[in-house]
Amino acid sequence: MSFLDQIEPLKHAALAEFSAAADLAALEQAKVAFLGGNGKFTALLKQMGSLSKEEKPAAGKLINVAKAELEAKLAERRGELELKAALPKDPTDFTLPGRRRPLGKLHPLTQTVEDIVRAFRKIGFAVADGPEIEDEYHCFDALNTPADHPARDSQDTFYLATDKRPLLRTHTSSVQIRVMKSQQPPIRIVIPGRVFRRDNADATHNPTFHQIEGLYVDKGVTIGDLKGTVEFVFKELMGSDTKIRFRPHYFSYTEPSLEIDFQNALVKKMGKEWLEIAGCGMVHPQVFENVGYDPEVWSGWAFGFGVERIAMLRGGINDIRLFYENDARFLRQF
Ligand code: 2NL
Repeated sequence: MSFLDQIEPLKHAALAEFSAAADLAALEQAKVAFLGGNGKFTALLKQMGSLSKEEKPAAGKLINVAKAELEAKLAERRGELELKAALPKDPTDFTLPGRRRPLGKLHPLTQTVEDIVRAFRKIGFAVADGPEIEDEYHCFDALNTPADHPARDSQDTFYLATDKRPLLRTHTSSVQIRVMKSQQPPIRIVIPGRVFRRDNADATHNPTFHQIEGLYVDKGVTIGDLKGTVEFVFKELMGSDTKIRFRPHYFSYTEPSLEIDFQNALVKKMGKEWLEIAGCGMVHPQVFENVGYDPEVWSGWAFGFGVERIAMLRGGINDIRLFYENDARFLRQF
């Protein structure tokens, strides 16, 4: 084979080997095999000396072009393989969900409210809310609370002025009055919210705390529905070993009225048989009259309880004031 005819096949052989090199070491070997001191391409170069004067220029030109092409291919393949070597063996899967570092938590009272609301949502209750600054009508009159009732005393209730008597609501029942005045039954609502009473702070009292009240109004609602619902909710909140007991009581806005006690392993551990946890009753016909519902057509029940008390029982907390101090060492435990 003539000298010139050898250049192209050798070049193609070299290019093929460079392309096939799987890593940088293999590429280096291929380079030595063709362009090294004893390489095949170098051997061809060495043969140049035996060419005639006429053949030399064309051969030199061709061989230089081929060599340049080989050098370019080497550089390109080296780049590719260097990039490949730099990539991790197990490539990152960017479709995986990110790892999260929790930035904060909900306040234990908020967590408790959410748990209570979740239990009621399961059985079809909706959340309602209303103003913390109320008037005597929505907070007391509409709830059948007589003008001389001690709860209305300025010793017990925060009045904001003496003329129109705006006040800070003492319970969230005022929201239920507003809801009933704005819509017809059926009604199935829970109202979590902040309430205010003129108590001096101690381990179990604070001038502001949180309540959850519920209201269910429809045709043919019975005290059996009330008992079943209360039992379901407290079992959800305090565990399936929870037992419920009802005792007769008096509220001006319900008739009959009942107090609710509960019992579970936790209560027993505290050395007690029963703990008072909530109040409830069948909505008083006068309250229905006040909001424009016919008490001969509709019946319903309501209940109310303190969120702090539930949170304290669940978290083994013995001082209500801890909830309002915003001490991170306390809050981080929940
Ligand atoms: C308790 C007792 C209770 C209610 C709240 C209520 C609301 C309306 C009508 C009738 Cl609009 N009742 N609410 C009823 C019974 C008890 O709360 O011990 N709370 C801390």
